Amino acid sequence: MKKPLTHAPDVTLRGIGVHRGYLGPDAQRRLVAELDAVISAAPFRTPETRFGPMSVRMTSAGAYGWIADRRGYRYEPAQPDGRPWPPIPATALAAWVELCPDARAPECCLVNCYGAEARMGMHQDRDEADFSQPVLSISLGDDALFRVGNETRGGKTESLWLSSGDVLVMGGEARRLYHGIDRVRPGSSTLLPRGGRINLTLRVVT
Ligand code: MD3
Ligand code: FE
Repeated sequence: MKKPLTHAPDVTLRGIGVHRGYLGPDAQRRLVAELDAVISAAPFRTPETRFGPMSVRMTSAGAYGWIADRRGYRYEPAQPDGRPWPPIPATALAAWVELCPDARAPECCLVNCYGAEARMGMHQDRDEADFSQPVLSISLGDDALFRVGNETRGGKTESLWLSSGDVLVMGGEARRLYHGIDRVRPGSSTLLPRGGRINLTLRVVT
């Protein structure tokens, strides 16, 4: 007999597994408390690109953090001030173990902070060495309009509103898809004391 898929996604969008409300209210509050410790040890910074500052602020947890400055984009084993990145929150690690049981341990938890005006243009995640490893995303706070495209820039896209507690798993072919965040819906959640949206992505980097 085949084992039942206890953790099957609610929906699959171009190969992305969508687990709606995977984190319930208690787990979301626990993760916010764990994130307070991350942000105390590694404050949000504004990434710089060739084209100017990003509207999303970022920090990281884990063995590596993702850095963007005028020199480019890369993973670094320490913060710009030399301090190590703090540990990945336990609640996020538990989601990885349950939803990505065959994957290696995550080496980075990238934490993205969206205010009312923040957005993230269409891009591919390709600073990691091993594309056979999945990426897992956790949404917290205000709703956001997620857009997914194709393995190359352009072409038809599909959109999905993400809510607090939703988890996405990008494995296999889906790992190479272009994607972005078009906008957030300010005031749609009361989870975060300062409002806005936080997204965590767990990644294998090496
Ligand atoms: C599909 N973050 O950090 S999460 C990112 O909501 C990023 O902050 C967005 O894109 C956010 O790189 C979207 C959903 C997501 C994350 C990684 C992916 C979708 C993905 C990697 C490959 C394909
Ligand atoms: Fe991305």
